[in-house]
Amino acid sequence: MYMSFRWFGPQDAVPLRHIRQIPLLRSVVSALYDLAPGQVWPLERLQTLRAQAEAASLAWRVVESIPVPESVKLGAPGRERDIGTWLDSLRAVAAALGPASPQQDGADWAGRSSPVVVTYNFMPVFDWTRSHLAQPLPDGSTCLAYDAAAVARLDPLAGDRQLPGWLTNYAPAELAGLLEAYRGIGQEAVFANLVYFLKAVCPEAERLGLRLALHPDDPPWPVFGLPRVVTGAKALRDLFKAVPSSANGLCLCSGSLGASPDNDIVGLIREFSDRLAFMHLRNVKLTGPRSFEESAHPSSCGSLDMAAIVAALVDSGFDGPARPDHGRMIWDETGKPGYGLYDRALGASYLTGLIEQAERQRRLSQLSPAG
Ligand code: DNO
Repeated sequence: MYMSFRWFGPQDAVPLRHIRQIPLLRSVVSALYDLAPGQVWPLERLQTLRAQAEAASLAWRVVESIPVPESVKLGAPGRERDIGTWLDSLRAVAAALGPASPQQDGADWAGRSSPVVVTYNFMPVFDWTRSHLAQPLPDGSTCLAYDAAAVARLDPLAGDRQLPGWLTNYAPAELAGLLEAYRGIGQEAVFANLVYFLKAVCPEAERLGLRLALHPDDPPWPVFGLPRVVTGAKALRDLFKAVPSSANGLCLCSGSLGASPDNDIVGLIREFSDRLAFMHLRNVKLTGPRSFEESAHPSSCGSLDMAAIVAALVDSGFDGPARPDHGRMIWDETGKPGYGLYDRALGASYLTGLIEQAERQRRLSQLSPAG
């Protein structure tokens, strides 16, 4: 496993040279964030972004994300065209980011020897959803939080909320139309559309030597009456059974799935170890039914046992990318909620410590299996 760090491109308030100074950080996770879902990614822009990362001595091996247009999730007219443009972007990514290079000796923290990963999600209309972007914590920091009662009072059509994860600013009438369309089709249809999408794109991803990484729904339950389908073990089991392609991988986000006490992250890692393409490693503190705060990364700050999660990944032989996920805002930093430098850097350092320890433990137990 190697640690990476999300970078939102040259517009990001966090510069590459700061990312490079985080111990062991040798790679970034990025995308062309200004392009709307359905637009084809130009090869030259990807090459430029890669060159910018490499000029700062950072590799770029993980795309997060190529957004999936709503027509595909709805199974609406325009779906074939939109799958076609998604595949065009996928081919541009393969051309710009290139095939894996030969296996290096020892740990490869730049991910040169693992396949290029392309993340995507299948959440209708909205990506990750929170009720609070700057919830004060007792130590004076702020964090992202989700409170079921507060979300129930939110009206997405009132236009009073634009989360950093929501890529598209819909006009009210367009948004109302989309919400209506999803309410009309329900959960099974969205799941069937996901299977349809994967059957269409996996053969090409395989041919290109890429791994797709499906990000689970965040949070893993319906929001604003919209169906959400990637919520736990059963959905994942059904999905991998329906589309067994080796390119059909998972971006296991501990904080997204871990927001529901029904999901056992260590169990998911063990069960889906051959599907893990990318890990989002963050803690979450459950504060009530369907309510949580995004705590600092260490285990004792939240509800997840991060040491057990990392140990399970190392034990299962996971050798792909992982990244710290949302951080709190600390030390008076301002910026994109969840994506400041400081707390994510603390998270990365904590996680690399857990990896070091888990790898040592594994080597020792391999030397003396009985002990
Ligand atoms: C939140 C992220 C998500 C993720 C997408 C993947 O910070 O984890 O926005 O990038 O859902 O497609």
